[in-house]
Formats: sequence, structure tokens, C-alpha cells
Amino acid sequence: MLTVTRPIAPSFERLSALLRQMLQEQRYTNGGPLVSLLELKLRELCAAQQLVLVANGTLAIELALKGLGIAGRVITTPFTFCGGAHAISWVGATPVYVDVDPETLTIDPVAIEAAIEPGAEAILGVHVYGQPCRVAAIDALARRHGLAVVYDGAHAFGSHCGGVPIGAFGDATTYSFHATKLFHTGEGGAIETRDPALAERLRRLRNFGIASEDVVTEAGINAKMSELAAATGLAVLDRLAEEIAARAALRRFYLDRLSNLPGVAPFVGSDETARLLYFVLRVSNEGEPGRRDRLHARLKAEGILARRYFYPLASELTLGADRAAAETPNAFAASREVLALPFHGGVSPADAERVAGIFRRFAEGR
Ligand code: T4K
Repeated sequence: MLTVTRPIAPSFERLSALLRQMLQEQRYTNGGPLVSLLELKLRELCAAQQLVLVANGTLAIELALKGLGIAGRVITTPFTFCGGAHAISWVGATPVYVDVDPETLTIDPVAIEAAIEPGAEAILGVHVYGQPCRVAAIDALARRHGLAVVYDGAHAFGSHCGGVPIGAFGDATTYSFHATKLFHTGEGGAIETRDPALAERLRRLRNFGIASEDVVTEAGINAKMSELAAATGLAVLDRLAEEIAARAALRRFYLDRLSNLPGVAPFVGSDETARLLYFVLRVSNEGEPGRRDRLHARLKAEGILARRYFYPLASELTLGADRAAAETPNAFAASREVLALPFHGGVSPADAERVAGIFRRFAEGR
């Protein structure tokens, strides 16, 4: 099977050396040295001022919202992984879904502004496939209206907007380090912020709200990353550059083979400095409903597991498909057209040629 992604496999020697250290120190969690070291390395890599490692990307969003004191309406995009939207409800806030910009597939600043009403407290944007949101417009309108901004960068580790690292925007940026992500710790995540007071609060919130042996400042949760996960991350980091280079080469190959097929359009985004971490095509259903899903099934039958990121929309769980289609038509259309191809260092030129061949035959109606 050729899967949509394949996690970076760390070197066995490097990982076992880190695990030996963990065993010698008898430290498995609660602020161990490997978590501290990984935090330091990731801060350098992302040029981040503050970075707080947590147990996964969903908790990263929940903690960012909690840390910013958000409990009311959160204006967000339906074109995301359901977990991102669920995080809003889990902190007791209410998601308000608005449409995406059809070019970037990220939340549309004009739609955000139209949805601001009493009770709105925050914006949760998602940097889709590594393509950043329209951060300048969003940050500016948030300042005008006194809203907090969290960016979900689960798809966008190491990405840039206009040459500036994505963590420089909004009040906080969250990451997922799940095994399906470019940089991973098996399960894991982080919150980046420029605000030291917010970072300090997040460090307490991820550890039950405990400030010291005698003091618990508020009701936190257990969102700590384990030493085992941090060891995986440290070992994965050694192979990150190699994987990025392999994906860049694969992107060039796919673009060369798939750019001029009828009814199929690669997602290219709008920012040359972005790091696109997925290779996604939009398959038009025009005049042929369900065309994308037929191609998806055909790929599967040939052993190629492409994924429909993001289908169904996160909003469909509560709104249903009809309302989602009526209220957020750009997002709805995208969810019915997108297909993420196998995109990782394990895809050989022969594999990629095979994928391209299936697309070509499909596009030509064969
Ligand atoms: N925000 C956004 C925008 C997100 O995309 C996500 C997560 C989150 C927030 C929340 O972050 P976390 O709480 O998850 O840290 C995946 C992931 O489970 C999920 O993390 C991810 N987004 C979402 C988009 O996709 P599936 O259903 O695609 O995973 P699965 O198991 O089908 O894996 C896909 C392929 O990857 C497999 O066919 C094989 C390969 N794979 C996967 C795993 C887990 C491996 O080779 N090894 C592995 O260990 O959900």
C-alpha cells in the first residue's frame, strides 16, 4: 500500500541512546530533560520566543484558548480536521463557522468581519496544508475588534508567511506532532507564543494548574509530553532536512506530471515562502457529481491510499451537510474536491509515476 504519509523513522542507534539516557535517569515525564531539550531545539528551529510542548495538537488548541481566557464565540473555519473544531467546544466555547478564501482554503477575513457580533471573543484560523492564513488582515481586524487570535499550525510546521515564520502572528500558534505530520513525536504538540506571561500560564495549565508544591493557581489538565515522545522527536529532528528535501523533489515531480490534466488542479497556495506539507489536488465534479470520490476509490483499488483532507467539513457534525453547503460554499466545494496524494520520502519515482498514470487515464476518461 502506498499511504498518504509515512512518518520519519529515526535512526535506531540515536533513539536507543536517548532511551538509555531516559532509563538511567529514571525520568519518564513531568518536566524531564528530554522535553526541555526538545523545547529548546524547536524554539531555535521555529525562531520562536516561547514554545510549550504538550501531549497532542488537540490539547494545544484547547490550552491556547484556555490560556487566553476564551469561553464565548470563536470564529473559525469548517475546512479543518474535526479535532481542531472539537477543541473549541471542549473548552466550553462555541464555534462560529465562516467560509474560506477559495485560493488559499484558509479562513476568509471578510467573512470573519461579517460574523463578528456580541459575544465574539476569538478567531481560530488554520494554516491549511502549510499555506498560511491571510495573517496580516486577520491580525489587523482582531486588533480593531479586540479579539484574540489563535492559529492552528498543525499542517504548517516550519512554514512562513511573506518570509516570516508563521509563529510570529496572532496571540498563539499551535502545532500537532502526530505521526502523520512532517515533524513528529508519535503523539505530541506545542503552543508557540511571543507572550511570556501566556507561556508561563500554559506551562501551569498543561500540568493541572500546579505552580509549585504548595500552590495550584487554577484548574489545569494533564497535557504534558512524555520523555518517550520527546526522545522520538529529538531523533526525528536529525532526519528532518532529508525528508523536506525528498518532499520538495516529489512536489516538483507531481507538478510536472499533474499540472495540465483536464478537471484536475494542484493546490499551489498563494505564498512562495510557505512550506506546503501536503500535495493536494482539486478534482472537479462539474457535470459529473462524485467524480473525486470515484478517483479516490480507483486509487484505493490500485493500492494507493490518498486522503480527502478535509472531508467531511468539521461543521457538518453540528450543522449537517445542507446548511454547511449553504453557509460556507467555498469550504463545502473544496471538501468535495480535494485529494491528498502520497507525499513523503518513501514515494519512489516509480510510485509517483504510477500515481500520475492513474490520474492521467482518469482525467482522459479511460
Ligand atoms: N488541527 C489540524 C488541522 C489537524 O490536521 C489535526 C490532526 C489536529 C488539529 C489535531 O492534532 P492531533 O491531536 O492529532 O495531534 C490523521 C491524524 O490522526 C490527525 O493527527 C491529523 N490531524 C489528521 C488530519 O489526520 P488519519 O485519519 O488520516 O490517520 P491515519 O491513521 O489514517 O494515517 C494516515 C496514514 O499515515 C496511514 O494510512 C499510514 C500512515 N501512518 C499513520 C500513522 C498514525 C503511518 O505510517 N504510521 C502511523 O503511525 O488522521
